[in-house]
Amino acid sequence: MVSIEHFSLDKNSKRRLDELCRNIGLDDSSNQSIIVKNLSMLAINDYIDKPLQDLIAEFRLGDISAILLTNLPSISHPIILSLALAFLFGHPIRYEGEGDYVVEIKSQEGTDDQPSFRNAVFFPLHTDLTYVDQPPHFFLMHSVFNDTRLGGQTLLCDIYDIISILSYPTFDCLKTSRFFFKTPPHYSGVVQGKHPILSEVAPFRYAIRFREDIIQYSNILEKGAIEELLNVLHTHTVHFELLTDTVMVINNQRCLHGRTAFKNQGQQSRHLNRVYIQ
Ligand SMILES: O=C(O)CCC(=O)C(=O)O
Ligand SMILES: [Fe+2]
Repeated sequence: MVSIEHFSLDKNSKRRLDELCRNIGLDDSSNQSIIVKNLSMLAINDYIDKPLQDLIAEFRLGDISAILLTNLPSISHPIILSLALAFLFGHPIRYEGEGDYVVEIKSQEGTDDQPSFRNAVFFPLHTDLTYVDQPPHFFLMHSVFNDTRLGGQTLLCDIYDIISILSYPTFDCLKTSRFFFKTPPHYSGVVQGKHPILSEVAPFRYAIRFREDIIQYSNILEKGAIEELLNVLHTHTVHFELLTDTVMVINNQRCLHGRTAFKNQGQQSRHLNRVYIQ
């Protein structure tokens, strides 16, 4: 099973984080690099209590698929809170050609229907930034507004649950073949090389890189291996509701994520902030 650790902020940490965001002296329209610089000068870990600090340390070691933090302050500057939360887990990073530190996951008019953070279609299980040389280890999705009655459920699947189920030829192919991931339309950075789906990052420890809608294979063996992987992923997917004012931080090396399609509803539409973390 996916190991999601749930942690509810205590009253004191909630109040301190709220104050921190208000005192930063900037708002959501400020240059994000300045917000990051100001936040980086604070010892943000001192704002939360020890049990959460310990849980985050364990998560960074790679032992947990995802952490769900609830009881967040509901503030008027969600970008600042998203970045402050990223600093609790590491350091926010920006990828050239992908967008700013905080990317708003929000459906916009007129985008095509390839799965994207800019539309509302079903986004199958994937890891983020498969098309760059070094995808982020972690990322967060801060739910600013999400009425899950309209769809948009989060899907999760941990590779530690599925590696032992794969047939040996498939496992071997995913480890040894190199695949090209076509860049999505929004990406304006450089196009990088081919990569295996599974990489051994330490003895018996694998990182996954996978996104069904942009992967390219070159032979029938690779096609079969991807099909078997997809079948196994589908039978081990967990559905989850990322409610407003919660944040999920995901290990992008071991836990795939996706979302179901959703309906937009005028001004009050689904809005998540995403931050990559190293
Ligand atoms: O909308 C979501 O919940 C996820 C979006 C996503 O996975 C992405 O933009 O990479
Ligand atoms: Fe994603």
